[in-house]
Amino acid sequence: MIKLFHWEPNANSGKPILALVEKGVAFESCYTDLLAFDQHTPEYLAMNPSGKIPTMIHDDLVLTESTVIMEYVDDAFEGPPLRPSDPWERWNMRRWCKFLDEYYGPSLSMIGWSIFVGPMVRERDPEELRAALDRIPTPERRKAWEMAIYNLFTEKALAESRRRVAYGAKLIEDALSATPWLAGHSYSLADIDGFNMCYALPLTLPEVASEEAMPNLHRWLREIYARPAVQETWAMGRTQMADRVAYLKS
Ligand SMILES: N[C@@H](CCC(=O)N[C@@H](CS)C(=O)NCC(=O)O)C(=O)O
Repeated sequence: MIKLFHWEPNANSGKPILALVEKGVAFESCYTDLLAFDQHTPEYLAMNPSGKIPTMIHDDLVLTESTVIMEYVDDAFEGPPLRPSDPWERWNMRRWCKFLDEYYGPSLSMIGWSIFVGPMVRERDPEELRAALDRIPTPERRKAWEMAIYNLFTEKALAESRRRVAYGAKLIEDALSATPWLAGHSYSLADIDGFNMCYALPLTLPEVASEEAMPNLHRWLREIYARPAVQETWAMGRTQMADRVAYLKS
């Protein structure tokens, strides 16, 4: 029995969904609405005390951390391998995932929370929001939500995040000018991670990631978007975020 607790099929939630679908593994989808604070309910926190999404249940095992869940999925189930067999390419795959998760992702997340998440929840009843904030299990996440809800991101911090994301996008563009996929010659977890982190980049930072400036990035995003597993995964979206991939259809 596999259950995946996830939000929209993007960013960290999109990664394990896509790995499961690529491998043809059946799972029960448990939509966990980040904007309704479903990740802070006592039931969810009993499974994942960090209050972060996603969480995967496999029989009696509880798995957290999206990239490491993808590695588990690749190890535990039949289906096409999602990691290169060549040792250098496998190292390169891990290096990309580490970069995306530890450097690029947090900066992209700050931009996303200031542009999308904050405005989407800010209009709610202030008392309801205060109660939701009080239920957040860790000081770090409570601070992140306060920054988004009360619009406390400074222009300096946002500029630094934009600089980091632009730098990461350029590294991806350069890597994809040499090989078809991020880790080398086969589609891997690095591409799944990268797609989930970068699909909206041409919309979020159009001046940095235009098709003219980054043709390889665009070619790569379109090829990944066209995969049947990605189509199936994105059909699980419930919010207008699903519309954000429309430009990849052209
Ligand atoms: N390192 C974790 C990060 C998970 C994470 O930050 N998830 C975000 C959504 S993309 C989340 O659950 N945020 C909810 C919250 O902070 O309340 C992973 O890769 O699974």
